[in-house]
Amino acid sequence: MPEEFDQQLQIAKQWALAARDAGWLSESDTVRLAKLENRSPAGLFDPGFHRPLVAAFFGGTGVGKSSLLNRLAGQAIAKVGVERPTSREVSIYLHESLHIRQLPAGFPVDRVRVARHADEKRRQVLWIDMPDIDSTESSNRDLVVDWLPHIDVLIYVVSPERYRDDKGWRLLREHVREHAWLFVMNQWDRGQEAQVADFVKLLRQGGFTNPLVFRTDCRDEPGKRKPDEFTGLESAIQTLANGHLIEQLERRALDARKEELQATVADCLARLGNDQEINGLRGRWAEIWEANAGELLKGLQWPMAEVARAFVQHDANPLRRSVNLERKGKAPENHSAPKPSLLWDDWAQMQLQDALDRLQVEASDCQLPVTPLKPRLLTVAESAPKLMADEAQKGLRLALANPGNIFQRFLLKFTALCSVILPLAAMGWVSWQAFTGYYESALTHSGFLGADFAVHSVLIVAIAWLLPFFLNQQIKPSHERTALKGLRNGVNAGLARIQLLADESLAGYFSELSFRLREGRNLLIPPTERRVSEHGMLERIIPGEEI
Ligand SMILES: Nc1nc2c(ncn2[C@@H]2O[C@H](COP(=O)(O)OP(=O)(O)OP(=O)(O)O)[C@@H](O)[C@H]2O)c(=O)[nH]1
Ligand SMILES: [Mg+2]
Repeated sequence: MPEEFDQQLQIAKQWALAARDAGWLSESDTVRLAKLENRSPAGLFDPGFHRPLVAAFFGGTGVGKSSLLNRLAGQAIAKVGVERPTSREVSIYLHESLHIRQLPAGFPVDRVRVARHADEKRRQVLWIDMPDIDSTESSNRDLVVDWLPHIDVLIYVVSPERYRDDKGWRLLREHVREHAWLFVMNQWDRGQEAQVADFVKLLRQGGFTNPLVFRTDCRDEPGKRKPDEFTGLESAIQTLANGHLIEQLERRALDARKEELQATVADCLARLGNDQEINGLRGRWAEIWEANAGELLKGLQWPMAEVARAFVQHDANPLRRSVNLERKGKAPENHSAPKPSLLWDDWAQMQLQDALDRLQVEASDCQLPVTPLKPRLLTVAESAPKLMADEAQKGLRLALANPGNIFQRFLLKFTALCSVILPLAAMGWVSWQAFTGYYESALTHSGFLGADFAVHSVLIVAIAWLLPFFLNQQIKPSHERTALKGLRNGVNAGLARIQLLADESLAGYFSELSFRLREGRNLLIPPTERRVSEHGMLERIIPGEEI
């Protein structure tokens, strides 16, 4: 079971770190998961070893933790003193047959004292005296935090004067459900029942409905000690050391860790968003683009006319020139920034950028991660001028190669043909008339063709040529109009390509997001039924929900 949890924890951490590295989660989103422990009290001993219960004294400085351990051992194992804080190390008190397999990772060995005993009755408990958790010595606090996951029973020691201090209490409460808790009000010689009652009230607010609180007096001279509940404390620990209860405590701690893992993964998933939000953003993008494309088309009418005019004025290739050249006299501010063109000018680029920015804002409003979306949208913005220039160029070329529509092109060809055939036919007819007139006048010795004939013939030939020529000229579309039409087609195609690129970028973003969500959801395991304890004592030492 713990191995299975180790594995789950590793997979969850890898998932979260990969998502963080790719910008889907922030550093702070993964902190809670990164902090999750797979260490346990059993980890201190060899696997399968019939291990003792690990009980440790925690509390503020000077409350008497070391004195409690020394009283228990019947000898000065831990340093007791007036200097604050006194203990800067961890004192361990254990049976001589027990061996700690490994100390917490990176634990400074010079900060641990070990004292052994040969008392068989106490074989099943490993006692630890911790440094204080509220002093200015931050290394003391770190030491306590390092050891926390290895503790089964946390004995929280307070004094009558300082039981309301919540500095250390807050630190321990982060791990509240992973341990069993006993409470000691030491220095009972100075304490009063009202203080214990008040302390119990505080503990109730912390989720302990019926906490076990022991009053102890651990002054150096046993003869002067006030009657207290020290033996009650020791026997409570002995009861818990029974193998069956250790097992239950372990299971509880493991369940608490699992629940914490589920909660942290669920937190990360919430940061990534959900399917509803993804669909919402998809819909919003369609709306944004529709409005944006309409605006762009309207705004590009004038640049299109300008480009068409420049083209007709033999300004060889106004599209390329304007796309490829830097504006004279201005150093490029940013090499990756798209360069403005006569057609796709600064205004158009800004218009597109606005739409992409709006999409980002919508994504952030939908609680979707924006960082991985940014580079994708940047590519769209950077590619837009080139896409537009390519499509406009293509539209221009196609339109100029085939000016007008099919009907216009048929009429053009027809009138061009007529302007050749009709004058030829007219000239043939005139020649025939001249020939037959000449032949007949030679036979009849009458007068030759007159001036009227000559005038009419010239007129007929001129009209036969002029009429189709004139019509042809009238039908022929102007270069400027053709260029404008080509540009219009090109701009429409350019906008369609920009939209396609943006859609593809968004689809890529969504598909990666869905993949990460799927992976994260696979880490969520349905919660196991909370086990009902068979031992009434466990209900008193393990907290419920905080009030
Ligand atoms: N009056 C009274 N004094 C006590 C009692 N228990 C301990 N002391 C004294 O309180 C002082 C602090 O005791 P320690 O056991 O060193 O306290 P600690 O909690 O280990 O302190 P740090 O190691 O600094 O965290 C010592 O001078 C003890 O003699 C008690 O029950 N009553
Ligand atoms: Mg101490």
